[in-house]
Order: sequence, then structure tokens, then C-alpha cells
Amino acid sequence: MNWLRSLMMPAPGSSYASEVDDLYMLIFWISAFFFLLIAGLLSYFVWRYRRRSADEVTPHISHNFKLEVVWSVIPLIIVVVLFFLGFNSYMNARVGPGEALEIQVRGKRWVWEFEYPDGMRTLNEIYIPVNRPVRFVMSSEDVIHSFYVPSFRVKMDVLPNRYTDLWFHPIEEGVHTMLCAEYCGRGHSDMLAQIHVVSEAKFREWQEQGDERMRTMPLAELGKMLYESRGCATCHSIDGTRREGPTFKGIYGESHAMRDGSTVLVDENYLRESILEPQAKIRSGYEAIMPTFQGLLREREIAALIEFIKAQK
Ligand code: HEC
Ligand SMILES: [Cu+2]
Repeated sequence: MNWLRSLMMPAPGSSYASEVDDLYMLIFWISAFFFLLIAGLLSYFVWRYRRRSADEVTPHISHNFKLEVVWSVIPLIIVVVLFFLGFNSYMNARVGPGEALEIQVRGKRWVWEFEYPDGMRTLNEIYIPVNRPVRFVMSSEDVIHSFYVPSFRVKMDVLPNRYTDLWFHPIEEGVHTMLCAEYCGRGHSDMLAQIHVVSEAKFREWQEQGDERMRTMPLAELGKMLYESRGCATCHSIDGTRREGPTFKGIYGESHAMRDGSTVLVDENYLRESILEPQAKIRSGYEAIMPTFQGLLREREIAALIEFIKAQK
């Protein structure tokens, strides 16, 4: 019945995913059984006890003790068994092993930011090693978001002023999509992130190469990569269309009106300030929703983004 499972859920990607699926399928089959039993009996009784003549009177039956015990006790046993199975797999999914790679997750409108124990930060994309439990410690900078990875069968609210956590044990290499499952505003559907589950060796390589690659890549190319991987692209287009934020097309050298009535020439200093302190000058006609990238970008990465924006003519 694997085809039936795959219709309902993406392929399991974590150690407890198939446990969740087993229970789900058990409930599905119990429901299917009772649906057929009840609908079948209903149809049969409609036919069996149909009215035969105009003055027919049905016998008065007030109760049937045996029948009532049967239809109370059997469902009771079923739900108690389901409760224990469910409680058991819930505890397996909630209580993680002590030895886990801990990653901080911050949800904010409308990006996911991840921070590794060594200080490496990424936006909307993470790499984790296969066969090692990972624990996410999550919080929100603004509204309630919800961290949802369908193929891992985990979902947890991400709240402001409070940490929530979840863990999973990826069992196979591959790419998984995680998304925000709590409507959090206009850019809600942009809160998509990729979870790359890779081998231990590839993971280490990625951790080191992150830096190596950044050091050697030409500025404009690095800028393009950051534009896509750091989430700028979700709010800023390069083809002139308006998103949450203004397009980057042709802005370098323009004069822009700010919300407070002043006019600013878009030069390198303004671009830099816009990235590090987006709240300092708010462009008129836009909301002050851009997250700060202070501390998130290395000096060379800031230069690369500025270079990239200047190149959008
Ligand atoms: C959540 C949406 C969002 C993200 C992500 C975002 N921005 Fe913005 N950005 C905005 C908005 C909205 C404005 C306009 C309001 C303001 O000035 O703060 C803006 C303004 C700017 C401006 C000034 C543009 C102008 O025409 O005056 C620059 C430059 C900029 N962003 C660069 C970036 C870069 C580079 C990144 C990625 C590292 C980025 N932004 C990520 C929403 C975003
Ligand atoms: Cu969200």
C-alpha cells in the first residue's frame, strides 16, 4: 500500500517519519472500516426495514443492553490503543537525544535565518549532515511563524519572546523543503527554505568552503549569489517589478524621495546604509520591513552586493 501513503505524504525523511505514517495509516484503515460498516448497515437497514403498508406501526424498543455495551466498549478500546500509540510516537518525536547539532532559527517577516554553533549564518538555506540528530532552537523577531518540514513530519510554532525547539534525525541525503505554516502577512509564501541533507564529509567541506568560495569569487558574481541566497530576491526584483521592496533595476545614481520628505542620491554610501541600517532612511511608498543585515554579512559580501546593485542598469 505504499502508493496510498505516497499520495498522502511526501517520502519520509526523518527517523520518526515512518512511525507517524504507520499510525496515520492505522487510523485511516480503522476509519475506512467503520465507514464501510456503518454506510453498509445503514443502506441494508433502509431496505430491510422499509415501510411496507400505510398503517404499519414499528414495535417500541427502548434499549438493548448487549448492543450498547458492544458499541461503547469496542470504540473505547480502539481510542485507548490509538492514544498510547500516538503518545508514544509523540514522545519519540519531542524528546531528542542529548547529542545533537544545535542550530538557532529565527523567523522574521519574511525570511528564515539560521545560525550554526560556529557562528556561520545563512538565510533560507541550511546544510545538515546525514545520520546525526539536529536540534533547532527557534524564536521569532516579530509575529508568530510556524516551522514546518513535511517530509520530516515536524511542525512547531515559532514565537516572539520565547524559544521553542524541535529535533530530527535525517536518515537519507537529499533536499527538503521547509515552509512557514502560520499566515504571517503579505510575504508569508516567500518563507520557503531548503534543507540540504548531505554526507558528513560534504558538510565539513561546505562549512569550510563557504569562506573559501567567498574569498575568491569575483565581486559581481558573489553579489548575485548573495542576492539569491540571502533573501534579497524575495523582496527586490532586478527586472523593474515592484515586490515588498523597490526593484534594484537602474537605482544606482537615481535620486529617491524618502518618507520624511528628504531626497537621497543612491550612491555606495546610501546602498551600504540601506543594507546595514534599513530603518535609517525609509523610501517613500514602502514599508519599513526590511531586516537589518548588520553582522550577517562580511565586509567583502557587502561590497559584492553593492557592486551587484550598481550593475543592474
Ligand atoms: C523582507 C523584505 C526585504 C528583504 C529580505 C530585503 N529588503 Fe531591501 N528593502 C525592503 C524594503 C521594503 C525597502 C524600502 C523601504 C526602506 O527603505 O527600508 C528596501 C530598501 C532597500 C534598499 C534601498 C532601495 C532604494 O531604492 O532606495 C536597498 C539598497 C536594499 N533594500 C538592499 C537590500 C539587500 C542588498 C538585501 C539582501 C541582502 C535586501 N535589501 C533584503 C525590503 C527587503
Ligand atoms: Cu511566517
